[in-house]
Amino acid sequence: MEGRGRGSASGAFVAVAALLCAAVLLEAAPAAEAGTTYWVGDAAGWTRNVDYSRWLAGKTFLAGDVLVFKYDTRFHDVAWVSKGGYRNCVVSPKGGRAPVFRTGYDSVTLPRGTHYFICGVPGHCGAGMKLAVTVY
Ligand SMILES: [Cu+2]
Repeated sequence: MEGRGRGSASGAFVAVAALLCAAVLLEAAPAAEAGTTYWVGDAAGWTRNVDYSRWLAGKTFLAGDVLVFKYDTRFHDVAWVSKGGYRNCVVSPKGGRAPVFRTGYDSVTLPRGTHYFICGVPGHCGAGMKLAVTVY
């Protein structure tokens, strides 16, 4: 009994260690490798007049999950901004930089924490092109 208990405890430790390693790998891995892929806005994609808070409802994001922003590059982009940038709809740096994506088909692998994305084209964030994602 005691030996069995010890065995499962070390088994649990191995499982936790494996998960930690996996989490580290997921963070380092390129977008294609890890987690669940979410198409932002589903069929509508990344555009004006979509309620992205509604799109987020009921979804749980884990580190390593991938957001794909699909949009027409003539009209939109995607900026990964600070909380203040999100709130005020300005492309303001997150951690000293504000990555801006412009391919029209941008994959972002999510680290833990809360992350904010807006369209940097004037007026678009105010028209709803903003997304705040909490990642566990
Ligand atoms: Cu836009």
